[in-house]
Amino acid sequence: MSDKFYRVITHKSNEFEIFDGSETLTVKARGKLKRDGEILVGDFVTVEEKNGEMVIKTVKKRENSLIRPAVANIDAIVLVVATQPKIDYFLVDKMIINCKRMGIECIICLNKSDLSREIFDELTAQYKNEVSAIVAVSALNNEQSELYPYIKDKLVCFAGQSGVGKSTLTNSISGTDREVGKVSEKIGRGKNTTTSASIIITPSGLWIIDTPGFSMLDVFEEDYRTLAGYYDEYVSLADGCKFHPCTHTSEPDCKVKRAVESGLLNKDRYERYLKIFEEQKIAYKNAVRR
Ligand SMILES: Nc1nc2c(ncn2[C@@H]2O[C@H](COP(=O)(O)OP(=O)(O)OP(=O)(O)O)[C@@H](O)[C@H]2O)c(=O)[nH]1
Ligand SMILES: [Mg+2]
Ligand SMILES: [Zn+2]
Repeated sequence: MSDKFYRVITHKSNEFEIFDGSETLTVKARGKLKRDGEILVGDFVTVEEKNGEMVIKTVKKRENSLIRPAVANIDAIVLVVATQPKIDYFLVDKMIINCKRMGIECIICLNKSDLSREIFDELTAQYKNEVSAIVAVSALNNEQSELYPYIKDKLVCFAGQSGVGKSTLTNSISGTDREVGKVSEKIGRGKNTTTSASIIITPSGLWIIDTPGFSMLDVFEEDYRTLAGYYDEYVSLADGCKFHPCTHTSEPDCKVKRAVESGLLNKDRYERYLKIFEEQKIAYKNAVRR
């Protein structure tokens, strides 16, 4: 008989809530599985009885996973941004890179559009060719219909900086009442109100994940020379570069650099690319040395 699989819905330290389609159980992890990252929200797990309590026995091999937010086996990321707290474009770039590495669809969602839609054009200029969609919503006013076509029939994870309104938005979509924080007037940031990822199954059958905000994303330990492969616009021009492969950094006769100079490609995004490339190079060289 094959073991039955449960989906990890959420966890608090070593207590996991798991769901099999009708039933929810609270179980613990033991031994090696207790280590951070061994069991993620979104994982499929089997259970067994040990000393009179149900514990997680195995974790099914993942289709994909992210470190921040810490989730597994998701179909799409809705990357939530807002004008308040101020958008961090490096974070957006890195999130898109991480999604592409994992084969996860990415949607950019400008929330708080009741306050300002000013950055919508900027988001479009920078990311229109890199993500499935860029939509504007206002969770506060329950205006999020633009998002629905992209979150149907998927496990969708809401991610982004603290205070952008991920909980407000997932509450508004699901009719739940999870805790919402404030954006500090002093530091202009959210306060990490949400502390662990949770799958919410809405009355209409959507599967969405609210996650804790973050302000930093690490680069990954992968050869930095592959970085341009996660920029679709650069990939589409790379054939025209003199060198193959071309990292589009210091090589002569580079089509990408020419496209940046002529204004065909967004300059700010390219300048951040150069910085991420350097960061990636250092991380990679340190990893190789280890
Ligand atoms: N004006 C406006 N404010 C919003 C909107 N959505 C959320 N907010 C406010 O933004 C603040 C932060 O909202 P949260 O939902 O807690 O943000 P979060 O992204 O979940 O933050 P963390 O859990 O810390 O990561 C709250 O004061 C919300 O009321 C919106 O559409 N418009
Ligand atoms: Mg939250
Ligand atoms: Zn090039």
